Amino acid sequence: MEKRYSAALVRLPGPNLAQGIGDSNAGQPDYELACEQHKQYCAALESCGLEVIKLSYDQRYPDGCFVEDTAVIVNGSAIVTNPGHPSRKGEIEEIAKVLGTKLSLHYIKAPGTLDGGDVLRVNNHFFIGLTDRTNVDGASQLTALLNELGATASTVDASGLLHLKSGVTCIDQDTVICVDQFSREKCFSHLRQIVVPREEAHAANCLSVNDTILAPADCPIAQAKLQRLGMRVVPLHLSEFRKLNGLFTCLSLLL
Ligand code: CIR
Repeated sequence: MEKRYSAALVRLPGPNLAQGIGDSNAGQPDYELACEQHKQYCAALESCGLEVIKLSYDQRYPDGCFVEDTAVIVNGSAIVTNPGHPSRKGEIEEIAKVLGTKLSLHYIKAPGTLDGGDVLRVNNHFFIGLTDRTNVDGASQLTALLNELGATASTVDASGLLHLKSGVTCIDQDTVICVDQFSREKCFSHLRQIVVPREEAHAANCLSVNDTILAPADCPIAQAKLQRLGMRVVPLHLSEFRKLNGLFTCLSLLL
């Protein structure tokens, strides 16, 4: 039986979104369009039956809308992260305040660093990506907390990617969608794999919520593969967030 979500926590993009961490070659995000895309994303979550809790932006944190990186939700608890990029560390304060009203809180502490984008849950097992954002200490602290909370965990080398979930996300209890690099990873070999073509690499980050998959509208091959397996797909455009390396999972925390 898969987990059903009842709410999503999101944070609105701020007018200084373009100051977020990104690759200048990708171009600057257009704020108005980003707001419209965020609105569509929230509407899609609502169409999946979720209550969407919207936090306002904080100008100090241009990457603040990427809430996924600030916490890992597990079995009635929230593990508040210590984000790996210095400019993002303060984002956790507001998130912890809100999550603390609903869940019991635990923290990843320095020198451990961890971004939620590196944490992939498949059933009761958590794969933790080791990247420039998540270090071995952060991964060990998370593993210990997850074990206390009744879950298991293991690490995966995801160097070369921003986050583990930039290259692999969970579709259902038996299935992941991933880039070729992860289709060859032994740790995912027991799962059904939807491998995305190189030109649609960003479709490896889809958001599975209840019985629906939110997926990039500009990835027809990945969409067709998902639909062929009988999945309900809601295509969305998130081009402006992608300019900052933000994809589908990163814009929400599912509760
Ligand atoms: C960053 O570099 O931290 C942001 N510009 C993008 C974070 C995306 N987060 C995610 O995929 N979990």
